[in-house]
Amino acid sequence: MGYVKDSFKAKADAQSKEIKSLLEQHGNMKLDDVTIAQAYQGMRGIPGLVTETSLLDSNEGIRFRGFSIPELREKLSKAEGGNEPLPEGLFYLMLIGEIPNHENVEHISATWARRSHVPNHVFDVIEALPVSTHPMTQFCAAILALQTESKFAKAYAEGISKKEHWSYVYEDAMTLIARLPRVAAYIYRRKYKNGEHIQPDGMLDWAGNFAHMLGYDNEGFRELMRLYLTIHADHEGGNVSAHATHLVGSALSDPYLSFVAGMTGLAGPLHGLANQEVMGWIEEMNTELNTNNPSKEQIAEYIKKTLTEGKVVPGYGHAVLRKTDPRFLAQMEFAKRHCPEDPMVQTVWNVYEVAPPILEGTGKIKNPWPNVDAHSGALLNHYGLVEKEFYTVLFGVSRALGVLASLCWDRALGFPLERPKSITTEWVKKFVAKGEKVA
Ligand code: CMX
Repeated sequence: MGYVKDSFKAKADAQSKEIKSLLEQHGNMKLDDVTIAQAYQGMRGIPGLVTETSLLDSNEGIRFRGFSIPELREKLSKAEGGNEPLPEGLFYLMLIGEIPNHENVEHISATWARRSHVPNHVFDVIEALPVSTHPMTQFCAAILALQTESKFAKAYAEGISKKEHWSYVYEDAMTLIARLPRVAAYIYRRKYKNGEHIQPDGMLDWAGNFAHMLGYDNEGFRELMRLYLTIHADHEGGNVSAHATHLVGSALSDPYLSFVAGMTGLAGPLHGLANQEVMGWIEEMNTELNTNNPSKEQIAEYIKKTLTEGKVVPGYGHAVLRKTDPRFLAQMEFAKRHCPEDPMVQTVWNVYEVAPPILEGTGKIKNPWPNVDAHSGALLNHYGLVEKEFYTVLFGVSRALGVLASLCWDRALGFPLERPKSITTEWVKKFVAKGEKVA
């Protein structure tokens, strides 16, 4: 076993003991009551899921193992001469629970580089799809094709003890993360760059090599990728991509099958596809107004028009957050440093000034502030990655870090099959008629 795997096992064993004793002593303690509204309205706020890698506070934003995004940008290892954290370090933190030293980060980087070779049949599967296929569909198909490599599925079929599940899930998680950038870059170059592919550069870090294979070999874009792949990695356990991965994994589907479930969820416009939607929304506004620099008054009118048409303003609102997303602020800070004059970036900032009071004025939108997706497209666009349909794939590559680290924890802690109770409206009506407790 590699030493990171050893450290993970030691941490997980200790945590397992702690959870066992917690359950013995306090297992019957109530966390919350569930209302009928919560059952009908997306289970908001019901604490029914344990995810060790990160925790979301509605006002403060995400903390990864207790560390906020500004703290991570300061504390995690950087590439030589760089300012942004290496995602390898965040993965180590989520997995082990401690800020890694430089050697730990190098170890993860080297492990992923070593495992990054993608079997040919995966490219054949991608090639079998029409080029016009949405990049997220190509990405999901490729992940399923990678599943032939699952060590967990093979070991399970051969009959392993439950105690060993975590070890094979860990191996699959590391291999899958290692291969995703190559797969994603292949899809990008196939669809948008005439199939002119770029071989990996084993000397670069995971994000730097991804930038290189996409065809953006400048330090600014590499730095953006390091930041991007760090801040999109995890957002506690209840969001669609994390929850879907966890849920499918609870049936002991292997990490490839579990992760693809998360990715099909990420491809929805209310979740990860919102980054594509944001850029589409701004582009349509600019076309309609015949400008690339709309005034705040014009933006305000366009937001009102969007709402009147019964559509959402993409990039705004959140199921849990009630303040500006710190992931938005981190990107805004990056843009202030690297490209403050970019017209698309300026439009994003103008929308940020104008949208919240209008959204708040509707009286129904609980969070009028921007989320992570409101800013990311403008930055990618600045560096020339203008193909917005590809943006959610970038989100997906990053999200692998959080949901697969969590899947390792799920199996190491022996979490059982997830199976919440569902009810029917008939059942609810009878329940209410009986006059039982209703909030
Ligand atoms: N524009 C217009 N209406 C919005 C809105 C927005 N940005 N955000 C919420 N609303 C509406 C909801 O559609 C809902 O309307 P109805 O009552 O008519 O159904 C009402 O306001 C209340 O919704 P909410 O409780 O504030 O928000 P939810 O928890 O139901 O939904 C989210 C959260 C993110 C789906 C929603 O804010 C939204 O659709 N935002 C735009 C899409 C987006 O940016 N998604 C990305 C989220 C981050 C990510 O996962 O990547």
